Amino acid sequence: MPRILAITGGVGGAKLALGLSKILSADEVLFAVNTGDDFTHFGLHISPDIDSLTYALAEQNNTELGWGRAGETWQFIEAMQQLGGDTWFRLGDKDLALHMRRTELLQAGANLTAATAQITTALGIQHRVAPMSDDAVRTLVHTDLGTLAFQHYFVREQCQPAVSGFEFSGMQDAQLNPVIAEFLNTCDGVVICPSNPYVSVDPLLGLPGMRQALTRLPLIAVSPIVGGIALKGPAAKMMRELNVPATASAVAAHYDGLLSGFVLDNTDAAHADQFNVPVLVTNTIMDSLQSKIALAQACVSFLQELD
Ligand code: FO1
Repeated sequence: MPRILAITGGVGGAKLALGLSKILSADEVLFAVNTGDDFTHFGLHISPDIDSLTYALAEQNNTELGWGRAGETWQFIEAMQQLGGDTWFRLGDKDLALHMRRTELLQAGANLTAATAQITTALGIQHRVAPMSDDAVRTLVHTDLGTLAFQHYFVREQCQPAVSGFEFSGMQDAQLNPVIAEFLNTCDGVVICPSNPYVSVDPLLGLPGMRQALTRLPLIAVSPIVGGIALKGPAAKMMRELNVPATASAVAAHYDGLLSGFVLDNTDAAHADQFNVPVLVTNTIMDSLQSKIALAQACVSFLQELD
């Protein structure tokens, strides 16, 4: 099997990541995850996309909520409410332990990569989850309410404000995770999982040296837009607010220059001739483990054909 770098953000990308983890060994795939959503809350370092991927790979993700951990209890946040503390960002009791453990490891001198490795290993995950950088890069969202930190936009304001642009603070001083840089030197291809292009994938693409490394490799992206809607999250709304058509071909155009191929859902098969790269038309709706594995297999085969 080829060695693949999988670039992913939160929930949508994490579904394909689970599928890839079922067909590729820990040596054959590296998950490069967005950390632009990270923030400090109650003094804890919270990495939502790392958390979503971790719980997905551990098959302990909370499918009702679409984030956090399965089988969660909420004693902490209810007690926090009683004490008049912030409750807009809901931390479950078991999830809280993960943020506390990560914060403890970071405060003891571990970098985010090492802290993440300890946590994923403790949860029985064989595969490697690499934060895009061990340096702080934070996504800021320019909106009609002003510039918002990502979680304020996404959770506190529930993605309601109209966006006009994004900014990744710390990007110019951040280093691409050396684990990712090293893997890129020896891997056979790259899959951009179906995550939000603007706030989940662009932070990785913006890291110094990342685009240059990617242009040397076969790279495919799976459209996060199906039939003009985003299966999860605000991508289509953002596109409309940015005066970009909420279409799969607009996503492909966003990745222009990097793509060797593009993966479209069957719903959009009629548009397959609009692309200037080879297109794979398949089912990208991942509503079961089998569909996650099937899409992963289709992506790996597609990459191998393009090589
Ligand atoms: N998303 C919400 O919509 N509401 C929440 O209260 C919330 C809490 C939360 C706690 C931990 C965590 O890792 C993620 C959490 N998320 C919540 C999801 C998170 O905001 C998103 O997954 C990403 O930031 C966007 O991909």
